[in-house]
Amino acid sequence: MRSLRPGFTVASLLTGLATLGALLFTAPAAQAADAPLRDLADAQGKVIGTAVTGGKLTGTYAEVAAREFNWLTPGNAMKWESVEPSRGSFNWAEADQIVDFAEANGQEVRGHTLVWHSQNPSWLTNGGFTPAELRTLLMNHIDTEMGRYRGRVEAWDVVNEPFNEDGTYRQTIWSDNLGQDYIAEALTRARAADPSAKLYINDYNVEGVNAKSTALYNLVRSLKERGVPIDGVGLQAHLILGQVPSTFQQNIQRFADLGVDVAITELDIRMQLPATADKLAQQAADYRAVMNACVAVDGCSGATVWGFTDSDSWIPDWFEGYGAATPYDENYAPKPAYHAIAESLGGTTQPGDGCTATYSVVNQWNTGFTGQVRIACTDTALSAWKVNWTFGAGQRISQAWNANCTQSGTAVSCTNASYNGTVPPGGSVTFGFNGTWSGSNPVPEVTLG
Ligand code: G2I
Repeated sequence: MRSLRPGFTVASLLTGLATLGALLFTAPAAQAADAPLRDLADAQGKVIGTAVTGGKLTGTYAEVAAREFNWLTPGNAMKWESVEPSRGSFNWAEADQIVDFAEANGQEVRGHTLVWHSQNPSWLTNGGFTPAELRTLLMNHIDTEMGRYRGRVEAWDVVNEPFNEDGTYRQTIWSDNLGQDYIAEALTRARAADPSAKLYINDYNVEGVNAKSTALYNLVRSLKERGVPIDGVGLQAHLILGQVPSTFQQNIQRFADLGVDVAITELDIRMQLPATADKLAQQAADYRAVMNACVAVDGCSGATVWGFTDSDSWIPDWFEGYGAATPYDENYAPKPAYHAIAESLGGTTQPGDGCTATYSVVNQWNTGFTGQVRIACTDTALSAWKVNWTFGAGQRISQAWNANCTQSGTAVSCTNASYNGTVPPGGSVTFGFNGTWSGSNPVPEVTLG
């Protein structure tokens, strides 16, 4: 028999062609895309929110913000330096825009934030004001901002980040000049400024049971004992991959037992870049743990993510080398974290629903073959992928391209290369490999995760 090229015979070519038709195998059929997160949250009696940037509320950003979330927090627009950049001169444009957008889309607003040590205007911090003057300025600020949105902002982070890590009070312009009871004064004033708004104290690193969260707990308990208005605590939850505190739910529960609402207010989970399929899977597990802790406690009203897309996150600017902290990637593809949130809210999709993986043998000769896997998405998207299968007849992969493949015994696992993790709705990616076979080369069942 004439050889077409070394190791390649007409007979083997014919065998290959004959079997090709039967070689295609498709992973389980695509399921319908999940319900939006806000519908799932509604059904659980929980809220799901996102921080937003007013200037970005057009196009896909606006569509996703409106479709998926039932609460919005202005990421920066309601901070003192934003609304009163020079004394007595106000700029409400972005805050107004966000409140209007929320109302147009049936969303509630979380006001953020009235009393903080950061992002205050320099005229205030460098003004050389006496304590009495600062007290008046602060009370007027609360009156003015809450008054402007009276009845339109459901909840306010009245006091933000009052504690140090060890549970002592942070030294700020407010505690230094007004004393620690500035917190009670601000809450009392806030209740008068908008009696319909729920009033919160918000802080970070208070998710687990620790010195800082215990200080917050003791403060809330004493405020309640004194009859100072306090409706809830905000646990910001700026977390690091793989580091969800094991006492998260226990901590939520102890605040709930005080009779205040617990809101997760600024959830994000950062990772060292680049994001890989394994890191994104860990991140999904972390988001799931956070959401499950909230869903498990009646007194937890829900969670707000601090930006819903990696293109609108504070993390890369603040933590060098870190990012990918939100549930959507920079191109608005939902990440595994998105699906984890959906599932913890009672949704049913798995990462990759709406996407399928198809394995085929594109060429086969006496001892070798070339295989290919195509990953295609219909109405959803992937931001990273992993395809697994088991070779049933002793096949071995010798070389792969456009994916990172490992084989251990009969188990093969391939993850995206750095450049082809994203599969947009309606799009596909393909990777290939060469392998060896003997006896038979059946097509394995592949799973996409
Ligand atoms: O730092 C993360 C959050 C911690 N809890 C309170 C939140 O209010 C805080 O949000 C972040 C914003 O997401 C950032 O966007 O607060 C930062 C400032 O403390 C914000 O960063 C600032 C930058 O520092 C400014 O340079 C920039 O002009 O954002 C401003 C607006 O983009």
